[in-house]
Amino acid sequence: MTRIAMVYPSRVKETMGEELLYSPLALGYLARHTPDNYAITLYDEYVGENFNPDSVVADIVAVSAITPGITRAYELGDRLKKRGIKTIIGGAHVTALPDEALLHYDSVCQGEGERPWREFLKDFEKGTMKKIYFGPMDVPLDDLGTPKREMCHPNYQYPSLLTSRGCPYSCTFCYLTVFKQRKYRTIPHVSILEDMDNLKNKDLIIVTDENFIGYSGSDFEDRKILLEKMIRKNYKFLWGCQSTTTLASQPELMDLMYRAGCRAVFIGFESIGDDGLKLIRKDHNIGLDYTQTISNLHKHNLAVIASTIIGLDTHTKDYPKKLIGELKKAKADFPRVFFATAWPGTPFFKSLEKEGRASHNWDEVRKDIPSIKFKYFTKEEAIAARKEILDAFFNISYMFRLFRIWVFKERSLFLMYIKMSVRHKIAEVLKKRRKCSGTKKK
Ligand code: B12
Ligand code: SF4
Repeated sequence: MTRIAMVYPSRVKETMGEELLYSPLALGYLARHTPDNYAITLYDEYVGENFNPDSVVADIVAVSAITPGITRAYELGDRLKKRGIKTIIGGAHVTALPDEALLHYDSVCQGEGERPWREFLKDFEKGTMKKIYFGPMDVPLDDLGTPKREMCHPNYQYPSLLTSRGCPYSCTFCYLTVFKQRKYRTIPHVSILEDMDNLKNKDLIIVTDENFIGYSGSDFEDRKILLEKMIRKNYKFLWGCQSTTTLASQPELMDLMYRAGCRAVFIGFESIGDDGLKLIRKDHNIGLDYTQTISNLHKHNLAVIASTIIGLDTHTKDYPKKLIGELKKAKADFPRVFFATAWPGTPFFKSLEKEGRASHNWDEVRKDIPSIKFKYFTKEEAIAARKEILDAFFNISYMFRLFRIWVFKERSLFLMYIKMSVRHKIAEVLKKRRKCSGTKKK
């Protein structure tokens, strides 16, 4: 039987600075598309497992990496090459920079992975592997199936789940813009519900679609039908998802989402003021009244995780105060603040690169660390500004306000939060007891 080691490389055990850790799905989908005559072992360094390239027993090593994990991935690739083990790597970073990746790996997958992966395995059997495999991001997802759940390491606190892929927009900073043919496509309901059935005993699920509701009237209709099916299934888990501000103008969708168990929506507001939004081509937020947007979501008891960027070229020194004022006025439940980050291959990266302001130190390109040269802030000032914004929210009086709203206004995020905390405490205890050294999957 051919042995495959699948690896998520990371230098650090990741907590994202908070106690919310949800599973990646790339290798789960690849495992679903792997014939039965292969034995897969998963090594997930995000949750603290160590993959040892010098001693691993494998015929193929398949690596899924994001930008801040890429130098670790390259280190693994170099050591595996010395041992003559066949290697392949995929993900957004290598989709943008295949030539860089080919210095360390035998093959690179650009784009969506399932079809190229099947092709790679066939070529491996014939001994005719190519350097580049390409999966366009516009093929229907009818034969996608469900991710193999055993490929999500048990140390994750929450499972992720996908109901769609792609986004037709072109925000200049977004990692997704490196996938040229990106198109929004929904996963067949039967697969989504099968996946949800597998997770029905969980307390909380994170739906990691780029935008759960989609982009057109027909997408909204598809989502409504899906949500009605979920309501009929009466799942006990609560869930959160990502969406665009457009959701706030869709009362029927918001109502169905709440009834289907959604309690929190992560929304990219990104910047206050149209000049910043125009700069990053976040066109669908231009001219929007964020207070009204969040109020509409609150009317449907959906809590709002408001994601924002700091450090765009329109963000002058007074921007942090402006942002705090706007987010407070809008009553965002959880503000998130990330540094403007240039992912390789994006229009944002290309424009900063020309000005010598982008970073090539991939370990630091990770949005919670300043990595680009800002126009109006030094790195230290940017760190202080972010702290000032977060401190304005995460303090006793703000927490008390949230507590009051959740308890008395029934935005039952409170319940979700309690569940998350209890579960996390238990998981921590179990984690300490568990020793990780690669998990056999078949
Ligand atoms: C789950 C998740 C995590 C998980 C797991 C990370 C991971 N590898 O996905 C955790 C919680 C650990 C995490 C942490 C972080 N994350 Co994160 N995360 C996600 C999230 C929400 C979903 C990823 C996912 O499962 N996608 C679904 C799968 C099916 O898609 P996919 O990964 O692209 O894989 C497909 C193809 O790329 C390809 N493919 C991928 N790998 C391979 C391998 C092979 C061999 C082949 C053939 C094909 C292939 O085929 C797959 C199927 O079609 C994404 C955003 C998103 N919506 O995708 C961000 C995202 C991946 N995270 C990101 C970032 C920045 C981070 C953090 C740095 C955040 C922070 N500041 O703390 C940390 C870094 C962690 C670390 N130690 O390095 C960025 C990465 C940007 C980039 N250019 O690399 C993203 C894109 C979000 C964003 N827009 O900023 N994250
Ligand atoms: S709407 Fe979101 S997923 Fe789509 S391009 Fe913009 S940032 Fe990326």
